[in-house]
Amino acid sequence: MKNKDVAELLEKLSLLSEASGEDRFKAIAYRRPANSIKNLSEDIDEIRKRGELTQIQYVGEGIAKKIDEYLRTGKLEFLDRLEKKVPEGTVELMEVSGIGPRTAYKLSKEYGVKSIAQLRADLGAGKLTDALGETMAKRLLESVEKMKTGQSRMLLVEAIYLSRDLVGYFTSHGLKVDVAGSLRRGRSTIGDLDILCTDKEGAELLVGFPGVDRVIEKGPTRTSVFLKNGVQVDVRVLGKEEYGAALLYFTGSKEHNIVLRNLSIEKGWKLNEYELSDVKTGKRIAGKTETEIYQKLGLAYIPPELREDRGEIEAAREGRLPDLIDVGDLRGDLQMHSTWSDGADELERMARAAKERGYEYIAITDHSFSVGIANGLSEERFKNQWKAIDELNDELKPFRILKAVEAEVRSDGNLDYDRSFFENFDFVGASIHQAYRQSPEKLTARAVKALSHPSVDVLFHPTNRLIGKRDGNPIDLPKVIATARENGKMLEIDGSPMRLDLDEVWARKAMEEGVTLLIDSDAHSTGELENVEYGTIVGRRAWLEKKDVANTMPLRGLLKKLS
Ligand code: DGT
Ligand code: CA
Ligand code: CA
Ligand code: ZN
Repeated sequence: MKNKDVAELLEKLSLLSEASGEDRFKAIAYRRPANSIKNLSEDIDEIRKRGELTQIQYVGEGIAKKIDEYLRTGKLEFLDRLEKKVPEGTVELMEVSGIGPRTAYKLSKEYGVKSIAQLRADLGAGKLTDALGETMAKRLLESVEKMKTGQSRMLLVEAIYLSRDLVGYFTSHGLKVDVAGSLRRGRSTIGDLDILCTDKEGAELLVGFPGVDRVIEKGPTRTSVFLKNGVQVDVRVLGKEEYGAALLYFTGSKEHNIVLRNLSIEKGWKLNEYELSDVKTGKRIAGKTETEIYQKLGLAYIPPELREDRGEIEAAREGRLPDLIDVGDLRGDLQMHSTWSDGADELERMARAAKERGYEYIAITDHSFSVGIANGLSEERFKNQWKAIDELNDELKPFRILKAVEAEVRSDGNLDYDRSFFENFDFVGASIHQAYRQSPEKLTARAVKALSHPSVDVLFHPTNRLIGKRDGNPIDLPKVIATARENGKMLEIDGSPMRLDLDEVWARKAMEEGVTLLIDSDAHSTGELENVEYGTIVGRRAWLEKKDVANTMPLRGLLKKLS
């Protein structure tokens, strides 16, 4: 399928037209179809052959022509021309958070910076301080450093997709394997993949995986490779009797393992990746399953998501481990977008896809007016949207679309509409996107003000972090949590893979303080509705149970809570 290539081509056109000084709407005009193409389930070349390119969301005649040329010839003359207009390095530099088209243009044209690597070196050597000013230079150095660490760890979603490919590969050769490590624990970023199996062929088979770039080491019980995308994969082969001990060891975390090992020592035992055994007699006590090892240590089975030495051992000993939430517990999804603002799919398609997932309800939370780049809605446009929602609700009964909004919290803490207008919504989420470089005091005051607004139900993605790109806003989260509790408002775990915000640590604090959470997809297309799966993993790592999450409630209960 060429879908990904075509989407990347359009994204490149978008960046280039921005950098070459074309107007911003041109850039959006390329980015939107790029999104819809990424989410197509059919091969775009098949669509082209039928002459139906313009039926793809946001693909007009002009773009269809370009896609056609690219698919037929593998090239696009227009792209070559556009590339000549901007100096080398401009597009790459725009990947750095904090560098817009103008800065990128200036850096490459006037200061000869041709790559992110060169930018990092020049900034580190203090060469660009005159050009950018001290504050900007410092900020950019931070961004660039962050990209470095961001690149060495995958997002959870990338690791999940990659591991599906790997597991599928082994399965197709008749081998059963397990994925251990941080992926089994569900961390939000993943360093490398750790795979275990009991079949001797496992170590050899990894070398033949189509994605392998280079073999790091190869032996009968352990093979490590680098894939072409730079990710390391380890496969370990183990005996059936030691499999549980190995799974426990290689799932980690290291911190959890250390506590278990110390517990064993206290009993005169030894725990390693092969077995739990008696130090004096050398006799094996357990090793075949994880459950058996936990049991011998006087502990209930601890789900992998909790294995971080954050109190799970004590809880397991005292029989008070939480009954963790499961993605199947969710009965609806309360943050998603449609083409009314910056989504790639129409309201109706979002609703039908959500119903298909088995939901009882969704909230369509298109952006409010002041988010211009995201095509935020005026009061007039909302009124039209509500008509469309009423009609659909009639048709899709008992499924229910809640009238909702992602209301921007402006730099002064005010929202976009009057209170009387807000009363028309079933559900209101507040978000801080704009002016996120304000002082911690100002940012906190904005969040507190939003959570004190009578119409607001929840603060969406409270820190606004983008994993690997941007740290969360430095807001005073204990104060935000306290305000939510006092005012009976909710906080969100946004399941979008780059957000996962609140993170597990703060979501757990919120829950412990008695704040109800939401787990939402923040989907901008039907394909992204699955983001709730990642949000739920964060919820499990936050020790959440079904009762802690409002969108596990049936519609009636939820509406009561919102009223
Ligand atoms: P990652 O790959 O950085 O996302 O994180 P993990 O947790 O997958 O770590 P990794 O791949 O280095 O090792 C896999 C597991 O093996 C780890 O979670 C616990 C175990 N492990 C590795 N090194 C040690 C160690 O030095 N001591 C103990 N007790 N366990 C270790
Ligand atoms: Ca790992
Ligand atoms: Ca590893
Ligand atoms: Zn948002």
